[in-house]
Amino acid sequence: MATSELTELETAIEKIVTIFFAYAGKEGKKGTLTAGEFKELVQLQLPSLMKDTPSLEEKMSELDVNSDQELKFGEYWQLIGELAKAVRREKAGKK
Ligand SMILES: [Ca+2]
Repeated sequence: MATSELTELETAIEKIVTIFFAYAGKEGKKGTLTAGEFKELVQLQLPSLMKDTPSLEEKMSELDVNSDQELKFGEYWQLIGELAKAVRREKAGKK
């Protein structure tokens, strides 16, 4: 899949996936985010959208629906969905 053939939306989706694996692969299991990986991902990739999140530990346990102390892709995707909704609300409010 050559990047030049992808649309903006396709590129955005691919980035969401690529970034998950880039951080998930740093420690522990390759396909899940540990608390440390999650923290790093949020700090480096989501500093603006998650600046109002008081506790990353709490956020992590909220997202970790099966409570295995790791975030699977689906659990990360839940967070992306929440952030997308927040962005939508913000845009709708500005009009
Ligand atoms: Ca991992």
